[in-house]
Amino acid sequence: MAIEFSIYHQPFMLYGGAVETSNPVTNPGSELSDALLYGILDMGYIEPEQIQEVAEALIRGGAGVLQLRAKGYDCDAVIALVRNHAPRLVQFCKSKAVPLVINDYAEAAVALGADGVHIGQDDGSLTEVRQIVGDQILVGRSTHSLDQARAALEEGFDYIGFGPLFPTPTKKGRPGIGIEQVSQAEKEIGSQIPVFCIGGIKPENLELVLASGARRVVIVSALLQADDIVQTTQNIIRDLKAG
Ligand code: TZP
Ligand code: MG
Repeated sequence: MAIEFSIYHQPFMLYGGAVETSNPVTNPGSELSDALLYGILDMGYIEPEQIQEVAEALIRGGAGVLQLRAKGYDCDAVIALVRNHAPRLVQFCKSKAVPLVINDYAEAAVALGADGVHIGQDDGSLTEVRQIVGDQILVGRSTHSLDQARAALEEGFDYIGFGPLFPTPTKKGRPGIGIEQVSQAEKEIGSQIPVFCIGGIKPENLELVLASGARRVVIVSALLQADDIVQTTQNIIRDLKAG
């Protein structure tokens, strides 16, 4: 089955392959194209027991994509984390039409029946990942420059993260790339696939990030550390929609 959507200037095909997953998402591409806010269930900030409730809060607030990010976990540990502590997560996200993306491990995404996998610059090619996950789920790439963003588009990734815009304790040791290239990235790449700006974005600087040309953002610590995750997420969504 091939699914076409044409929200961008050029209609493009996301899913054309014959690979069947046990639990395919109806149309993750169009859900992704609607997403303004990408939330991350980052195990550096939450306990395993909180995964489900935090996911529900982020989705209730309006997050359009969720990622599970568990640095320091190997692939089997990520699978066990979900199975043991958030066994309803995958199905819940599907029921809300919010793609659930697994960071780093294509095999874990397949084993869990997740809707996508996210990989970094050093995690191999799209072709290699597609050999594991097939054509039915999303594959995203982290990019840290305009050239990397262009390369990810060219390679065929479904979306990119672009940043970190600002240095952030969530991704230690990586310098901020600033906001100067955001509008060009949004113009060139964001007209073709979703570009999610990431890194150090908070309610306090969201206006600046939007003024630089961003349309979609990933926010991790400012949401996971908020006193009221639902309300904070809703406020960010309101600002993104007004963007
Ligand atoms: N990749 C680039 S920056 C980042 C990742 C995973 C972390 C962003 O987290 P925060 O807390 O929103 O700065
Ligand atoms: Mg990675």
